[in-house]
Amino acid sequence: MAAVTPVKFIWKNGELIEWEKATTHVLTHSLHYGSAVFEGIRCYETEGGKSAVFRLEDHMARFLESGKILMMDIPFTVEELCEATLGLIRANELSSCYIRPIAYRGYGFMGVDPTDAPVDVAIACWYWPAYLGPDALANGVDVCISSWRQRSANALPPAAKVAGSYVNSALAHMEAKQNGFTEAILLNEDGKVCEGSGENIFIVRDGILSTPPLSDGLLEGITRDSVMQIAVDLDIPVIEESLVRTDLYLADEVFMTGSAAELTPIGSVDRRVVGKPGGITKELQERFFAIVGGKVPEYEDWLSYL
Ligand code: PPE
Repeated sequence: MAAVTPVKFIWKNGELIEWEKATTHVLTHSLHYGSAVFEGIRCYETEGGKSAVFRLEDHMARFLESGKILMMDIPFTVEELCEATLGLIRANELSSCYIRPIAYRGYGFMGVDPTDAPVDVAIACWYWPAYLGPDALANGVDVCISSWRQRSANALPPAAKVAGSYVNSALAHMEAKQNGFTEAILLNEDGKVCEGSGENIFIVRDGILSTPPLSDGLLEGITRDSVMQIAVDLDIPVIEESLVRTDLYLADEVFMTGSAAELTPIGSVDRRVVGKPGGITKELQERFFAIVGGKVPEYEDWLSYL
């Protein structure tokens, strides 16, 4: 949803290569069968002038877990991937950026069974502005409930951040956009609210923050987890509970979270206004940006400085 601005280097299988040379063969196995696993991470400029990657280790741990679900052995440790990421950002001389680690079944074997195909691992970074448009963080976005259902846990597990899952996300997102909305919210086959095409979702009602449980079929978002911890620290009651679409219509506030989307308020759901961004959303958003910007010492553990 944003044009990529090239930088100098990409990390691939343990070394830095030139951006232009980071190409793949058309018979790359994952290109045909959707089995790549990936992450999305942000690096922010911080108060002291140094930049820091937000929850880098947690993202790399989830990256390996996605590989585990797909029985794809990613031949690097969390520590090695974190080091590689920090080195890559330094080499590209970026102060704030988005980071995209990806592991995929490479070239050499075809057919659905991926087990003989080699596993290639790459990390790219580039500058990525506000995910849902320049005004989204301040003014909120209009969303709809998708006519597409969320991929189910026994078909294409939402717990794995796998490329093929994003066909489902893209169908929902394109439909929403064509109907004049910024983002789509997917329900599972039971009608329970799951998540946006690339974000988790929260509501606030009567001062209580709530978000669907993982068992309803959604990605265990690292921003979701961060917001839940921040809420506890701010004495905002937070619960995980199944939600149906009318819970969104009747909420006092609704917002979405994600590494790309950060903490984006929602202004309306299916054209029902859900309140101007403010209140608890604003409080959490301000705290979130203060934390990623290195202004809150209690959360230094979440930051990996360059
Ligand atoms: N659900 C989905 C389906 C999802 O893709 C994301 C992240 C989240 C929830 C939030 O997870 P986390 O980033 O850990 O808080 N989506 C990534 C990809 C977006 C894209 O368009 O590409 C992201 O935010 O980086």
